[in-house]
Amino acid sequence: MKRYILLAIFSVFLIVSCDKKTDEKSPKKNTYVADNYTKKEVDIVMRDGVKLHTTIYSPKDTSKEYPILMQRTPYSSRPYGEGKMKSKIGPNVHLMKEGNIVVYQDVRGRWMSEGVYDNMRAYIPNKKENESDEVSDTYDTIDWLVKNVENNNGNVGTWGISYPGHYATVSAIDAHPALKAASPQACIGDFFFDDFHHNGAFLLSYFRAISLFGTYKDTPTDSAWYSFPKMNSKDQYQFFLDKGPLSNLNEYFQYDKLDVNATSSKDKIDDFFWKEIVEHPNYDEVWKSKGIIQHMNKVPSTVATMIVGGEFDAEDLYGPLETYKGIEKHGKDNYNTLVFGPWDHGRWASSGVRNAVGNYYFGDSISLNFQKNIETKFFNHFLKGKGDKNSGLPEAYVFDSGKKEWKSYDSWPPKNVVKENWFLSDNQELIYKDPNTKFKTKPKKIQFISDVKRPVPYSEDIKTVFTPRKYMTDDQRFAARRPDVLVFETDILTEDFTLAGDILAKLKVATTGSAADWIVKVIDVHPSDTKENNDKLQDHLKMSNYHLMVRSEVLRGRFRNSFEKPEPFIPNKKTDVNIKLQDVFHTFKKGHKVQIQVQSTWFPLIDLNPQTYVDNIYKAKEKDFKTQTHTVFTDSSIEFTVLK
Ligand code: PG9
Repeated sequence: MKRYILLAIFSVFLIVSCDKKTDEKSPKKNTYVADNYTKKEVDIVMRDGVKLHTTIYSPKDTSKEYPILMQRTPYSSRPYGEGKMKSKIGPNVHLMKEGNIVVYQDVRGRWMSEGVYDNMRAYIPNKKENESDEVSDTYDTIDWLVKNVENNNGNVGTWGISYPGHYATVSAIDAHPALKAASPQACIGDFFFDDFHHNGAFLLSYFRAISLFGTYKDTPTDSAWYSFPKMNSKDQYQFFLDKGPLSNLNEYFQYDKLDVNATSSKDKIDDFFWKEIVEHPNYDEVWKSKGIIQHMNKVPSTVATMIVGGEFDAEDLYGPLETYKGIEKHGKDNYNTLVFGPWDHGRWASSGVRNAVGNYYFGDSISLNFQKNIETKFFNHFLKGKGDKNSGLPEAYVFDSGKKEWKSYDSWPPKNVVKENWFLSDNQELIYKDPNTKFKTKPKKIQFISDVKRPVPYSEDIKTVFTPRKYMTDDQRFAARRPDVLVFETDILTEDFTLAGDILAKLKVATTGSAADWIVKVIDVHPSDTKENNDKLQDHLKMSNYHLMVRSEVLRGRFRNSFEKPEPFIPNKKTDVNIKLQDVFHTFKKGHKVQIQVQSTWFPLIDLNPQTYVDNIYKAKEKDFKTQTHTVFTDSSIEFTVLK
């Protein structure tokens, strides 16, 4: 089991940093880095005296100067030690082979760096003398590098995927003058909307990742100081159903078992991240202060930014979209671009030829072409080239996941879009209604029983995951055929129907209880005689009538009016619940159908809502969990952003 966990962890890092899977078998160990680069490890002293461990790869060819490409990471800059080299360095193999100085740094409190870690450490706008945060750590690091690394050309670029992507965003805030380009990719924007929470619901499926980020350490180490909770099961659904209330997970994180007499700091502290999650169920100052999107006005126009996101990224979808939109909003003079492609988390860094997300195939060489023609061009233009706004790259390079083709736009969303409201009707239809439609008949009620003992699975797969990914394109027929999943679909489309932007579900609901989660999924129903094929489809599936999930989102109903101030439902009272679903770019082709699914559980992707109101669900008791009857009214609608 431990080997499995470590493999799962490595799959997160390897895709995130530099995917090693290749379609071609690489018979010999890749020695390109060792043959062409030297490596040096230094401890750079920050303004408050803390030393950050930094690994510098420099081209052996010292006949010219090079930019510095830097990644700051919580996932280790290993391998450590003289002569031990990474097999690949930099954002992609082209930039590695062209020659760049490539720097990796363990962020404060992680691995070989000093200090104590804080997840999404809050930015301090007006720092006192020697006060530090990740912005100042980045500034101090860049300052040291450009002054001390031989053969650098004075230009620095940052990049990273996921948490390293977050630190790339951070690098652009109050940026050092040498920073000319930043590419935050799948960048975490806010842990209340990325990764661990979605609109207030807890991602129970992230259970294993808690200890990766919450195990205390206060001294540098070159080996993992955390361990992963042992799940004595490969059936995640049953494991968590049997576990019951979230408070039964405390045992895995030493919560409430603070041993104040412990000698080692590690035993003294329970999992500080689990404590943070449990004790801050609402969007309070702890989470708000850590959100980085609010500071996008601090990205100067001296830094060119290319934000990269995966349309089917289960972990960080909010972050890249909001980072791009935040810089667009504030930085009228900024060079700020978006690449949004058919990828799951970090897959654009893959060296694999075949591009698919789970069961759904999108094409070949999509990631390879991005690396060669977009990412390499971006960094070379701003770090080695003219560095002006004429990069030759589009403002928005977005993949139509329905037509399976790239499009370039001069804005995102495109200018030629309109909002259309499609209503959920009682005979399972999804009907477009002109906004001026007046309801002639009284809205009807559609009811279902939300059984806390038999929640709707988020996936058909019997497995345990480190973080969930594949479900983002999974076939949703298994859900459509459950009585507690409401289904609404259009007739067979007589022409293409393209969505290009966000989606707003405007539900009118009621419940016999006083609390409920609401989940909405947007699904592309393929024709039964579809020509699409996929030789790697799971055995129990067929592309015929495939229900491709294009987008999905949950809202914990208590937060329907405010993420800061939760409210119970009044039993049986018709109530508005609006759920924003993140941007898509998808053509529902002629012959397909658009389907909407509405449900109230999504297990164990997210934790179970007790469906009776309690102040803090992380402290709910078994008795609080009650099966309820929920109602959706037919004046509920879905507002699509439609490309005209
Ligand atoms: N954002 C990704 C993640 C964060 C926390 C837990 C698991 C995954 C990432 O950094 O890969």
